[in-house]
Amino acid sequence: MSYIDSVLQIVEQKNQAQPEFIQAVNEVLCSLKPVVDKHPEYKDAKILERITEPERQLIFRVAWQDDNGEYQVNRGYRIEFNSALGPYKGGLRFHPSVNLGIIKFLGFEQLFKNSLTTLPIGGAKGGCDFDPKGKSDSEVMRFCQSFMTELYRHIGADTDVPAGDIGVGAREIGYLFGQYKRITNRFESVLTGKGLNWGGSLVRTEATGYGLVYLIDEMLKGAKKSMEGAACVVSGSGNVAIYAAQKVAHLGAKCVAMSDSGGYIYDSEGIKLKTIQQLKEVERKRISEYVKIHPKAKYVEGCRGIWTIPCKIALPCATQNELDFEGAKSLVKNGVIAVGEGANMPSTPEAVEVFLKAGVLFGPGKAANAGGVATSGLEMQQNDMRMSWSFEEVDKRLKEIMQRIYQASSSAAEEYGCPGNFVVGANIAGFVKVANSMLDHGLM
Ligand code: NDP
Ligand code: 2IT
Repeated sequence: MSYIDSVLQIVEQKNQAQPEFIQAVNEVLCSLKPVVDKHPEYKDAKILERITEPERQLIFRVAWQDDNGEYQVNRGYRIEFNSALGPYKGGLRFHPSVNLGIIKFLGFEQLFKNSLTTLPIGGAKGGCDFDPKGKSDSEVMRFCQSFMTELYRHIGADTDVPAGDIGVGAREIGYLFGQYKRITNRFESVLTGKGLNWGGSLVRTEATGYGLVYLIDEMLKGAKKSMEGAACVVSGSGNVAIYAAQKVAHLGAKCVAMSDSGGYIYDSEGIKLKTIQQLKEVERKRISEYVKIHPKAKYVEGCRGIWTIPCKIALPCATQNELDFEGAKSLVKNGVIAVGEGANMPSTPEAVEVFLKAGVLFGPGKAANAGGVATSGLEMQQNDMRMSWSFEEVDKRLKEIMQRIYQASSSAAEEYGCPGNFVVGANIAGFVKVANSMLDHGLM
């Protein structure tokens, strides 16, 4: 049995109830064959066995009181996956579906993504099975305070720096930061995505969506194609989706469909983003409300049907495994030319295969959505210097980072015999730096 297959077998045995984690490990390890063949030192040092085992896994009770005075209990997580490149770094997800396997898959992805940014950050992820939907601001605040009352022991500006993800935006980061500061008496760069008045960075809100579109734009240019005039479908309508749709419009394309977990909207004239922002960022309402304001648009129940809408560019920006074999088939049939993963692992392995076989330009999540954490890294740099850069300065740095990710992934794919395959390229480019740093640090 090959080295990679034997490690995959161990990972499967040890993590049986964690399908998303096994899927993410499979996806990375399957790209690494030419690398471990060329570098026997990785096998000798058991790098793959070590890199698939988190350095530290924290699971804790989060008890809080709702507005009716009733006690509630949730389960919190922080998986400090790997610190070879820097302090642990990665977001927090608050969603009822959160479990250990999902947080581990996200932490594992984060490690290679963070490596691709070229910034000094390790990989981590955390979260809770708490559902912020329908909760009052005071409930969210009490929950965040309870969550941080445990988490604060494990994090710090040079130890582990969480940020947002699904269900964790500016409001939650504010309450989490407030509680950290109160308990520790330290005002430090312990979270990113902070408010602009208290240490946040310009462009962090826009960064994941903008970065995604910068990367896809590079890929299109590399293939002598352009975004100009292209119809674009963006799933989700949260932080990543909204700013991906905004940047797509800046570059002359038109977003015609968006979704939430309830369904999707189609607006052939182009989605009015101001309405989406009002509904989602301000009022926290469902996307179905859009058609009440723009009656020419159409709302369809169920979010998966969004991939049947003809488009040149598809940007899945909601959640893992939202784009399956059927969705990929219908995108290809309708002439999609580029797919960029704004979400983490939104395409199933079968969908990825469909895209690669059809010669669609495919930007995998760990490269395509790295702009968010990269700008978090820039926020940390600004905090360390106790200064803040202008919007233009941060945006320029973000764009340069995305261009470097494109080049690094593209060259690695070429060097290892898979030109144009950004899945293999991003996995290899991300992996090699982490693996070499682990070798440097000795056995741990
Ligand atoms: P938000 O909470 O802002 O938005 C999430 C969006 O996805 C909402 O429209 C939500 O719909 C939808 N969604 C969530 N879960 C599901 C589900 N199970 N089925 C269908 N739709 C769902 O999160 P973000 O925009 O921050 O994150 C979106 C994706 O991007 C995630 O995969 C995240 O890991 C990834 N990502 C985020 C980064 C960031 O900086 N925020 C950076 C890199 C990646 P509804 O409101 O109905 O639940
Ligand atoms: O998945 C991700 O990269 C994020 N949710 C952002 C992490 C961060 O630390 O900014």
